[in-house]
Amino acid sequence: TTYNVAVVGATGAVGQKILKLLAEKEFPINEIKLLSSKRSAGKIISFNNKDVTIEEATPESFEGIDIALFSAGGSVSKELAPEAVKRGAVVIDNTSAYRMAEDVPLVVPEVNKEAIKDHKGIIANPNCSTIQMVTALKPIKEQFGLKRVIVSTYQAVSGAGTQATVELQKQAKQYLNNQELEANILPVKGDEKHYPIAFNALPQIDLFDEEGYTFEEMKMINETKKILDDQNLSVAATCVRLPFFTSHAESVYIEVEKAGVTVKDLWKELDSADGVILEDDPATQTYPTPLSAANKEAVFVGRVRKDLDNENGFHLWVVSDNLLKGAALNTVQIAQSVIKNNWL
Ligand code: 11C
Repeated sequence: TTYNVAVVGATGAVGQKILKLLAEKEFPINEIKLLSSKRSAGKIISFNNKDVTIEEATPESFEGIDIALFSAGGSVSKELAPEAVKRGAVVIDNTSAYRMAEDVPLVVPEVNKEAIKDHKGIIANPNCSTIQMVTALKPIKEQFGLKRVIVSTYQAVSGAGTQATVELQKQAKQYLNNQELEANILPVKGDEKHYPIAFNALPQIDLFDEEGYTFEEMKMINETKKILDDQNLSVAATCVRLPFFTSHAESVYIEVEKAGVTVKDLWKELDSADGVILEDDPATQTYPTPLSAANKEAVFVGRVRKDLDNENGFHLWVVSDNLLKGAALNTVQIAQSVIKNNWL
C-alpha cells in the first residue's frame, strides 16, 4: 500500500528534514503534496529527485490526503489540522497546539507507541527537549521506577528557528571584530528585550508564566508526565540557550524508586534501550557532545553517576539532534508506526 502524504511547512528547517527522512527511509508515498504559507507558494522543491511545486495550504488542500505532517507553527495547526482530519487525514502535529489536549496522544514511539491507536485524527509530536529526555528515562522507569526528575538544559539556537541561527553567526563575527553585538531575535522574538547569544548563555527559552517558569520549562514538565503516563512524577526544569547550532544537551538528576540500584544497572538498561546509545567511559573521556550528536538519529547518554548523598539519586548527561529525534525524525517514526500497525 502507498499513501498520499502532505507536508505543511515544507520550506522550514523541520519541514526540510522531514522531506529528507521520508525519501531516505523510503516511506511508501503515492503522492506528496508540499504546503506552506502564501509567501512560499509557487517555489519548487526537489523531493526524491523530482521537482514539486509548493502550494498554499488551504482546507481543500487536504482532500484525498491520508497522512498530513504539520510543522508550520501553532496557529497554522490550530486552523488547518481539524480541516485535514475532517477530510479523512491523520495529522501528526509538530507544534505545541494540541500536545496537552486530553484526546490527543503525545507520542515518542520508543516510549508510548501504543497511545497512537486511541487517536481521534490528531497525534502530537512533543517538544524537542522533552523527547530526548523521556527516551532516556523510559527504560530506567520501567526497570527501577521513577520518583523525581530535575533537568537543566543546554539548548541549540536552531530550536528558535533559522533567524536565530543567522543571528548567532552574525554576532560571532561582530564579537571577533570587536564590534557591538546586534540582538533582535533571542531569547524570544516576540518578547520585549533581546540579549546577545554569542559567547553568552540565556536562561530564557519562550515567554515567562506567572510563576516565573518559561513555557519551555513547563512543556518539559507537563509533557514528560503525559508521555510517561505518571501525574505523580516530580519534574522540575531550567531551560537555557547556548551559542551552538545543533543538538540539545541536558543534565538530568533522577531519583528511582527501587533501592540498591547501581550505575552498572542503569548502563545495562540504557545500552539495550530502543533509540538510545550509551557513550560513557570517563577513563577514555567518552561522552556525547552537541557536535558529536549532530546529524545522528539516536539519543546519546553519558556521565551516568550515582548521587553522593541520595541512595536513589543518579545524574545523567543526555544529548540529541534537536531537529532530528527532537522533531523531524520523531514525526516520521510516528507516521511509520501508524502505517505499520494499521492505526490510520
Ligand atoms: C527551542 N524547544 O529549542 C524549542 C523549540 O514546542 O516544538 C521547539 C518548540 C516546540 O526553542
